[in-house]
Amino acid sequence: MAMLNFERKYRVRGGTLIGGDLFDFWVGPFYVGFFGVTTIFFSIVGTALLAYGAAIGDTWNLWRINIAPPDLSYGLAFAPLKEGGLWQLVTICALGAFGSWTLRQVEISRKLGMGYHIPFAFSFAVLAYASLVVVRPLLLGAWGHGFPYGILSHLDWVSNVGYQFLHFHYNPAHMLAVTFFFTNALALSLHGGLVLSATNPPKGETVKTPEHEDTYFRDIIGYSIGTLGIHRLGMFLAVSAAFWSAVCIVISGPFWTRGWPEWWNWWLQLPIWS
Ligand code: UQ2
Repeated sequence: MAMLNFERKYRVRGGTLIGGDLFDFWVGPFYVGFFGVTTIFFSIVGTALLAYGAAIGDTWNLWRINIAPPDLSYGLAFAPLKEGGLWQLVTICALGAFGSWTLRQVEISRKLGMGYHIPFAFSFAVLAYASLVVVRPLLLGAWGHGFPYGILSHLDWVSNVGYQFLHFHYNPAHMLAVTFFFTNALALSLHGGLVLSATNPPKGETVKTPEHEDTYFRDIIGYSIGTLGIHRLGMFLAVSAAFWSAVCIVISGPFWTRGWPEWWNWWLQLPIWS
């Protein structure tokens, strides 16, 4: 595909964080940069390690392939490759790739003179992953507390860890995270629906304006958050969902070891009842 005319206009030098002009070029539509190179490197190595783990494992059934973390007895040490060491290397590659991707977003933002909202938002997703495979295992003293890399095996892990706390839905941070995820889905469906409805008028009519969008919501609930506001709300809801997800799993074990329903006893123990 030919380069779009605005692409040429915005293909400016500079904004790099490292390496100066060395990797400051494009391949087809893609900006490369130092962090583009490191993203590709970590992604390929990590994927190859997963494929190797599958090859020495006992199934090629896509659902059942499993790259497990080391046994708890290894603590925070490096484990032999086939005893969870593979999982440790894959985790390093994953964090290397996610971190590189975030910094590539920063470089492109700088190049274009934009704010850092995109890498800021993305870093919350990276943080949520890191809280599962680094922060919580560190606090609990063993890499074996990380979750296994496999489609069914990671679901089993979530189920087992959930039941370890009797009823995970009583975890207050989990409640907040779930509420943010659902509210995010509501906000995005309202926004997507509104924009599509305004841009798809009946045949022969012109596309409707943001004033129509404001008016729609003022008519129906007496309030419009606005075209910029809906995106601020979306950012807040999405980032909060990832943040409270990270909190809810990090407090489970390191800061609360009993069943989550029991946590709510603080309410019954308030002095106002005696
Ligand atoms: C809006 C607006 C948009 C929108 C949406 C709304 C013109 C194109 C969806 C309506 C959103 C409101 C009232 C907030 C709802 C609150 C929660 C917590 C879901 O007003 O401005 O811009 O897309």
